[in-house]
Amino acid sequence: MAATTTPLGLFNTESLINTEDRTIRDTVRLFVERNIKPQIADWYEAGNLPVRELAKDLGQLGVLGMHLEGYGCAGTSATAYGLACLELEAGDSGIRSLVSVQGSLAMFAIYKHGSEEQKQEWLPRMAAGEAIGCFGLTEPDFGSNPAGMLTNARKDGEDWILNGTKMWITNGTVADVAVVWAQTEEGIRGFVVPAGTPGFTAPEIKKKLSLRASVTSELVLDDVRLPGDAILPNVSGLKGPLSCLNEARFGIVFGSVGAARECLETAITYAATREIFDRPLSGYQATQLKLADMTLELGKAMLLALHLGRMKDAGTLAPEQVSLGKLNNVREAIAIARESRTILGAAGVTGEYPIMRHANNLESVLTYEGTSEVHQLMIGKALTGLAAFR
Ligand code: TGC
Ligand code: FAD
Repeated sequence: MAATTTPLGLFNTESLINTEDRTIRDTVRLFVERNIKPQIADWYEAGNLPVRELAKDLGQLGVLGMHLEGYGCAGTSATAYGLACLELEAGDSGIRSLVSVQGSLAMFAIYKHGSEEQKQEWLPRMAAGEAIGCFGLTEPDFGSNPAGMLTNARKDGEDWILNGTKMWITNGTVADVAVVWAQTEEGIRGFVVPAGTPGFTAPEIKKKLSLRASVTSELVLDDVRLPGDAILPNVSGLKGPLSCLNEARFGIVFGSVGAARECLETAITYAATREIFDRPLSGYQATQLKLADMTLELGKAMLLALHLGRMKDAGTLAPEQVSLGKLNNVREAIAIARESRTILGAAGVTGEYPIMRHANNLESVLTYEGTSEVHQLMIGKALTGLAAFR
């Protein structure tokens, strides 16, 4: 007898998605099927993503800064953006990262906090994928605690001089523009740093065993001289970069569901054809218990993502609610990836199947955009009124 439903089909989450968002989602899914899935295992194994070509394709698809208005951006709903992230991450977390960093971090920082001139200069080209952006917040000694950053900017006449080092910066090496956060006399400020500015270099970090289909870099700023108007004029303090993180974290709430869906569906398909002790692996109770438990967590994660999406569209989503989604959905996605892997036995550890790649990627996703512990503490702060970070 054939299967009658899929894991998310069982929850009928489709009925919660409107026609417009569904159309966008289906377009992204088709793109991933055609442009990502056939090549991703090779890109991952080689540790070499063709970012520039992909950025143009993603720009044509319309997903770069898709939830922003104007400047060549599509102005879709937040839920549609989330669903696009879900489909992209079903391909690979590195592809979703590319889109997150471009749209939710680099573009959003300029869109929300930049001058009209900065927006006109960068956003249309970034939306088209002709210019690539990166977002430099983390430093070698300040990841979870960006308030301690050492990178600094001082005034020299009308100009700014930047010094410091940023670490683990997605797309740094290939970026045309870096949004860099630095200490100034008046607190943390953002700066728009075009690649090629003397004193700015971005060496790639190699030997990653996770997110191999993504460029990760150091940013080195050695007396980088910028004109006075390179500063993001409309925000000062840590809330500047943290406001951008809310956007990217929201994308991960959905994206992680995509990675988990891909793992679980792969396990179901494999179990149906793998004969063990003379009958299909999917017919054993031990397998079905695993599949049922994973389906429950996948469905709950999707329902949470859609709920948060609706709240974001209504303008009521608070940062600690994004933490609920990021914490739960990435944690459950990793658990689903690991459990799905067991169903494939030895085959599960090869690149022939996507599961181990997703599991490895999700280790980075668990850590970046706020570690699980940071999100637990943000939820703890909301529940108690007490900040336990320091
Ligand atoms: P705290 O004193 O709590 O806050 C400082 C100011 O910021 C405001 N604020 C926020 N504003 C907007 N959104 C949020 N989520 C905000 N959280 C706090 C806050 O109201 C305050 O404003 P004001 O006006 O009073 O000055 O700051 P804290 O130093 O105690 O730190 C809090 C903590 C630990 C939660 C924060 O530092 C944090 O989130 N740490 C994690 C860092 C992180 O997530 N880094 C990610 C780097 S980017 C990245 O990983 C990209 S990965 C690539 C990809 O996405 O694919
Ligand atoms: P640490 O902050 O040193 O944390 C180490 C451990 O301590 C963690 O388990 C953490 O949860 C725990 N911990 C921290 N604080 C507390 C506390 N108060 N109580 C209890 N436990 C605590 N950053 C960018 O700015 N831009 C990017 O584009 C970017 N891309 C990335 C891409 C990849 C592939 C990776 C892996 C990271 C990227 N990051 C980026 C950096 C990422 O945001 C940081 O790695 C993350 O914020 C954690 O910082 P850390 O690695 O320094 O860990």
